[in-house]
Amino acid sequence: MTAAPLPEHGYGLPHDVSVDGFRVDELIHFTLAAITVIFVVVAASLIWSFVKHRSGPALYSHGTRGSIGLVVGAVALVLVGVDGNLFIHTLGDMHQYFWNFKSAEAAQGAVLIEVNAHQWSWDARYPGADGRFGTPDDVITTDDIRIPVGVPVVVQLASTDVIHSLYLPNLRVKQDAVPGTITRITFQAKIPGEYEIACAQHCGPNHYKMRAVLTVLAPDAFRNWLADAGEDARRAYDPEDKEAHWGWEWRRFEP
Ligand SMILES: [Cu+2]
Repeated sequence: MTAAPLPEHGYGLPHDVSVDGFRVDELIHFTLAAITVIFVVVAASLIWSFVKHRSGPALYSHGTRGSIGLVVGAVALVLVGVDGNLFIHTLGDMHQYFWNFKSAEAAQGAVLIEVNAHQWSWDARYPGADGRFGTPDDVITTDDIRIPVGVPVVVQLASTDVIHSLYLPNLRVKQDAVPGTITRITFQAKIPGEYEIACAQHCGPNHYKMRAVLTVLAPDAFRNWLADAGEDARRAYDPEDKEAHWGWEWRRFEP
């Protein structure tokens, strides 16, 4: 098992190594800019009114036409200009990129992985040379997910006990693993390296142990690793070991 990736240095968001992560970062930065502007405006008007009305008693009223109009206008501006903007861009990004499983699965060389989350680790399953899940050449790993750079990866997620959440901070994606159903997630890495996998749902006392490693490999290195691991898997296959046969038939995406 590989060592855990080193923590990142400096400030700000984790280093983005994904093709579409910048879309998330843009929304975060826009939100940060908007709340900074709103904070400055609110703080300045508070200070202004403190200074202007520093002498004399406080007066309460239900507002004048002008002041009510100002408040309603400001609220509308924030709702439309900030929340509306975030809402529209989020919907578009989800539809076109983050939830576009159809084109991710259809892409040349796309890698499909099944992940079984349980207290306290992530079991990953690759279909092996035959391209089918649940067969003797399936490659199974624990807390060690390897993917190639430059192609879409689609993960189908299950949980056998409680709700977990597969979180890949460097790829700006996160998805719950929910008992009784299969969820999915897609992403594409653009920079090889070792990155952190975390569980983003507090799933019990040893939740912190669900820290694992995502290794992004060059395409050749990934192919070689998968071929070798497939050979080992075939040799180690035990038809009697029911616990090892948790794979399921891949659920093709139907919109
Ligand atoms: Cu967990």
